[in-house]
Amino acid sequence: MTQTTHHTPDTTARQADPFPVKGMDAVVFAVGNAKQAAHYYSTAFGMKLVAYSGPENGSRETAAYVLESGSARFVFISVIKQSTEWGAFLADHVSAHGDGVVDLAIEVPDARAAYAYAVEHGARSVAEPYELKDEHGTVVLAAIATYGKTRHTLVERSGYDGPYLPGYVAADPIVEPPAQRSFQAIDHCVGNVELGRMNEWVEFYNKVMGFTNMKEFVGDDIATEYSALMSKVVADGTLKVKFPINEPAIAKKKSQIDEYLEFYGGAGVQHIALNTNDIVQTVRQMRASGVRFLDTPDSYYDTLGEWAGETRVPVETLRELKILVDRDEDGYLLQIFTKPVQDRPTVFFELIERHGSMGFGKGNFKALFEAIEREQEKRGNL
Ligand code: TYF
Ligand code: FE
Repeated sequence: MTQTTHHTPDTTARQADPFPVKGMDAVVFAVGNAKQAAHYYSTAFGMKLVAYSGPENGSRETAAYVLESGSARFVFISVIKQSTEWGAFLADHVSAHGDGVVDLAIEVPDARAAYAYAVEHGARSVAEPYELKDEHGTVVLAAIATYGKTRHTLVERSGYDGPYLPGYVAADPIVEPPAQRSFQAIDHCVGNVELGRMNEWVEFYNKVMGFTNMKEFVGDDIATEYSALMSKVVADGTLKVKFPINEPAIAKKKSQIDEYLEFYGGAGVQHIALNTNDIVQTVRQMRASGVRFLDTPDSYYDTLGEWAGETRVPVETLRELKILVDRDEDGYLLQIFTKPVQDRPTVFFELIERHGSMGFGKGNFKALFEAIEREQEKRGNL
């Protein structure tokens, strides 16, 4: 069953937090052509290029573009001429998985302490703590492995005032960013893992980061009924970092998670949800720029008023733009999902406008999963 809960901040728990986090630092993508990706996320997602690293400033192996919208930061890296293990990793990653996420970097107040805690509690080390320095200050980084080939870099940037990290230079926007920013933060980052491994990864976050389970989840009964997936959500004590984990379920139809695992070539990041204060404006802007969203049938909107009640946005606008609504005891949320943003049916994005609700749209799971299945069908993967 899916459930929702009230999330009362617990000050004593926060003080005792064994793994304090400040929030998401960046989502790092390995892509085939970072120059063009930076263009797409600028023109279609309304993000702003702020930093760059490439041959012009001494990085001969890779080119990396750092884009921001509010506190949401995406980094796109591609290989120019492989020469180290890092370049080989990135090139192999693109070859094996297509464009995808290599790093869900988390900002922490103390990277050495976070790394030590994680490794003591069973995390596999990817990089021991190291410092990067330039004229803007020092950043301490360390990295641990998570599902698939994904990692969590732990970033301590206390006082650092450069545009991203030492090694990067400030860059001018590719195009004039939209007058109103499209989104302002990363709401959650979702991982797809192999059949039967969801609980293992949930326990990984429980142990390694002291994250706790949120009460919204998709269990057995819903999975076999219509979702073909199981899902649980882990989050830090302040709910700034939220990681849902999905696994395929054996159901009537081929699971969308199996489709992902098959085309990605294993476990990895499925979607990144972005907080917006004005989902109507953002969806209009993104649609006008060519971003494709999942469709929602008119029947969804015909009955919406009966259970969703009043929202900030008139039903007719929601219907026009195919925005979904969910309501629970804490409030409501508006959300919409893009189609996959690369040729493989793998990574996609969610836009979410929250009004009290801290859920993930459980009321929309049926409509959403039916929309995804219509896309699977078109691809011949159902
Ligand atoms: O993050 C979530 O849980 C929601 C719903 O394959 C969802 O966005 C869950 C699984 C999925 C697509 C969306
Ligand atoms: Fe989501």
